[in-house]
Amino acid sequence: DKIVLLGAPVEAGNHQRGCLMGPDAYRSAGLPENLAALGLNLRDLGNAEPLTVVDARSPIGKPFELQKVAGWTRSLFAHARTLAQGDALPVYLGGDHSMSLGTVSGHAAAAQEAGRPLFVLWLDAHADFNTFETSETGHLHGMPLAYACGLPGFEPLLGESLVATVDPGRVCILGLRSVDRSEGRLLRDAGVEAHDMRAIDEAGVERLLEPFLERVATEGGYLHVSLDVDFLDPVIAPGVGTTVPGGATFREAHLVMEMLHDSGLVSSLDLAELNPFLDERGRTARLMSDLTASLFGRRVLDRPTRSY
Ligand code: DIR
Ligand code: MN
Ligand code: MN
Ligand code: MN
Repeated sequence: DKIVLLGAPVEAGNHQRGCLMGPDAYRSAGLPENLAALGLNLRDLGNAEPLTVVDARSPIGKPFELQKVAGWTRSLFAHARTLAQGDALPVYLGGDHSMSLGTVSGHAAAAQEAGRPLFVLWLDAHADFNTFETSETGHLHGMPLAYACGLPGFEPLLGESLVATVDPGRVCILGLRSVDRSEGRLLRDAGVEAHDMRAIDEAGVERLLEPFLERVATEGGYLHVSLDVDFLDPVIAPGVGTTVPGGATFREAHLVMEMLHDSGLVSSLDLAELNPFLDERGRTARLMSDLTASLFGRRVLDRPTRSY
């Protein structure tokens, strides 16, 4: 199995500095070695670079650092669209979650070209379903899922409309515990499958995730996974700008990754929001690297691969 790593050191999607160091923190934490140790054929493409954009303006809202984020979106959209056509599974090392404006839309375009549906699993304390109009902060890292699902007003990012959008009915969010009021309305109206932490408490990750994976398999879809550091409980993952108490435990997070591995369905992965500047001696970078290893097959005992 082949994997490509692409760094996406974008930090303009939020007001805190530090996500710029994310890709290198994963490299220092041993993520490439973790994956190589699993016998995977790994290539690190280094870091992507943003395009220069000076013409992005929005008549609505006050999107923070719109030119910079638009430059990243255009760059990562093109990279993702190309990488999706290759034979290696892309892992995008962020970067704040505005990285996914480009990665998810790029994979949506490629999926449409391949004639297969794209499913998206969003592991996050937040829904990232704001638009320029509803955002209370203006931060683009709070908007990538809304963008990928084709909500209006985002044309300044690519300078044109998206060629392909993600069907909100093919999105599953796990780990929610902070949703803005109007963002919540958008989420409901779009019909996104959204599970908060209470749902995880009550049902467990297995019962929530299994039916979604079942659908991906039945419809022959691609599966993009977007893992935000703040999906995890801040006690075990402090290296992120927007900590929210009550997140996924060590085992809940690993179980999600292990189920994803056994499904054999994942086609691309974002590691988003790691802020090494806020981390404690690299522990969050190491935890994210270990979770990535679980997604690619690290385990204690062998067990049969799940076939849907
Ligand atoms: C908030 C925070 N909903 C916003 N979003 C974050 O700025 O739109 N997403 N932190 O990861
Ligand atoms: Mn996020
Ligand atoms: Mn988040
Ligand atoms: Mn924010």
